[in-house]
Amino acid sequence: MDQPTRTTATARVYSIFCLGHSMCAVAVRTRVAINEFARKLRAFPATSFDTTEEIRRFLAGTPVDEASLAPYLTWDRQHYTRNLIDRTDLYELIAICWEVGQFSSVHNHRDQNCWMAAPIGKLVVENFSVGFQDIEAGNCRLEASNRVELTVENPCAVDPREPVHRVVNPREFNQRAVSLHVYSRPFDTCVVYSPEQGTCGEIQLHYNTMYGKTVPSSQ
Ligand code: CSS
Ligand code: FE2
Repeated sequence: MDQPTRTTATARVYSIFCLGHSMCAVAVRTRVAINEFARKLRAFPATSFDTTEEIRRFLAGTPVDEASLAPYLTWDRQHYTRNLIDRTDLYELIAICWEVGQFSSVHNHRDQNCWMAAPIGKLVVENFSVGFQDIEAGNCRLEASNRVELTVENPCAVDPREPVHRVVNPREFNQRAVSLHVYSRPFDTCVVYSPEQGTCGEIQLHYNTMYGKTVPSSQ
């Protein structure tokens, strides 16, 4: 097997198990179109969204085909874009487009569960631990904890015990990235933090596009 990791648009070799001198088993995860991914996500019962592992495993086992995301990709030099793909009472499915060097604020997810993967490019999730927060008064004390690389093979779930994080597309990666986010339940506000200044406050979240169409107020 001279070239065991040959890649096509829809299939990618994830791991190679060598069983002996002449026997190698190759595990291939075929990428699925985003519509298929959304259809499968809709089939999960409500209880699957109450804990993190089942949906995280679904994301890991269902890598999304890049080309199928085309209707949901919009780019803005000033800010990452939020593009709604599907929404139910249980969850929203969003594609976020990150130009080189863009990053989110440090923020929480309103006590909701969140899963993310990066079918295009790669990103870094930086987690923070909250020493203290008084959202009403706008004060907090945060400390950086760990960093995780987010790729298509390595999706992550926000840890409900440590839900404050930011997502970064580091300049040195030198490539655009697209992440898929599943938020359960859907939320349209969150708390943003400034770890340096020890301040925090609630902000409203908006979609740039919904179901592939521009949201007029986002322009
Ligand atoms: N939570 C942010 C993206 S970083 S996880 C957002 O939805 O805008
Ligand atoms: Fe987030």
